[in-house]
Amino acid sequence: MKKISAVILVLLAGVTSSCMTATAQERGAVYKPSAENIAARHWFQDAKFGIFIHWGVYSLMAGAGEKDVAEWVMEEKQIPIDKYERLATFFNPVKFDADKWVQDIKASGAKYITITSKHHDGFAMYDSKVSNYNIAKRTPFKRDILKELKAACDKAGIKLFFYYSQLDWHHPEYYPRGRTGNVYTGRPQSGDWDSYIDYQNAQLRELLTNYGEIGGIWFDGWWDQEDGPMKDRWRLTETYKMIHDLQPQALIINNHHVAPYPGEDVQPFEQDLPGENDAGFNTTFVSNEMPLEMAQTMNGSWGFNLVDDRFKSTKELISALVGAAGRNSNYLMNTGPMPDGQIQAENIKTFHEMGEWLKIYGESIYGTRGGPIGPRPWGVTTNKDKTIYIHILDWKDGEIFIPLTDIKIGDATLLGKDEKILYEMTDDGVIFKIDREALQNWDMIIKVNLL
Ligand code: JFZ
Repeated sequence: MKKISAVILVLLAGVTSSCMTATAQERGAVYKPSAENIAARHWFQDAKFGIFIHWGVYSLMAGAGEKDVAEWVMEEKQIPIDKYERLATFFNPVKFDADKWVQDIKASGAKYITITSKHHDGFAMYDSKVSNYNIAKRTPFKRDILKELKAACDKAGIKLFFYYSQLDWHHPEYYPRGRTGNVYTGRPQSGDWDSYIDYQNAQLRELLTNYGEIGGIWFDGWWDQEDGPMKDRWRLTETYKMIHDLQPQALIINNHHVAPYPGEDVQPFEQDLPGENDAGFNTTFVSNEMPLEMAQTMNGSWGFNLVDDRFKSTKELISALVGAAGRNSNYLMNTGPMPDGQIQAENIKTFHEMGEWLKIYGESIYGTRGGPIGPRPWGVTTNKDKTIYIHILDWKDGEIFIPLTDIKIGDATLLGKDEKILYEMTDDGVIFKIDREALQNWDMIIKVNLL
């Protein structure tokens, strides 16, 4: 039955395509998001700001003294599975307190959390029944941190998403291997790919049935097979259907760095604003139908790194949030908790500072969409109903020209102060007069109410 409907889908959608590879099938599949899913997408876009958490047994290695190593330490230091497994035996984060995490995260103004349920190392941070390679079975800590975090999130009204790595450096059946997790792992050079995908889907089923209603699944690792023959064998259509059947509101996000596949609900960008590709691995295709999300580190590392002190300032991080909002995108800001279970003090301080800013200026972010003027060297615009917010991030002069035409302005004020500001309409746009004192404020926001 499943096969027949897949064939029909291909025939319906792919009549013009002569290439019937699995990719064509998955690309051509017709996906109509459910009403619950569409509502969840609206919620997601309104929420705008989430916190990403990379936490696992790799956190114990803390980057092994190198600034650019963290959750990839197994691969980067070529640690074989039999040695790496030992990390779990002393992973004992006694200071982990889910309520404290959620309080500090909530103080940042973030509305959701995305946490690693299994990263590339294959170690599950929850009590999985389909593999004992997990926090409950292999560590002295024994606790299911996802369960505790979900309970804390529910109490605080924060949505929880699970990151899940499709790539697995530990599972023997993840074979043929892709770009990473090769000979050093010590796995036999054989394996049954489809039984790995069955295992992956069984783990996903657990995540979608044992933790109540979740925000969605954030996939990563597809790119490991991008250049090889296994590229087309991820069975995305089947996996995505299972997720949507189990929880229709759950959003599927896949960090594969290519244009979205049918069944996906949000297009992610990693370390880059949507459409920009400074990092070198993002696609420049930007969906104008799906919500967007940009993920970024607070220093240079996803997982905890002892020596990476390249912490971005609160101002830089807020500018990234503002820049994302102006590009119609969410901002997912990452923290890597320490092996004792605590979030780094530097990050907690920044959370609170961002939250203070959002208390005053949040109305120009939450519930908005990208504004009528695309990104400019001076900043961005956001929009909500009949209000346009002009975020001026970099401008030094007393007047600024904004190419807004065909509008009727009711009034213009500086957000956060109740002062009206003067403006002059021209044929090509509006010239706002701003006093130099206001320009000291690095995100000066002009709130324009339209008639
Ligand atoms: C991926 C993960 O590998 C990383 O550990 C982290 O979880 C991040 C959020 O997502 O990062 C990648 C993935 C692929 C490439 C680069 C970074 N790539 O293909 O160049």
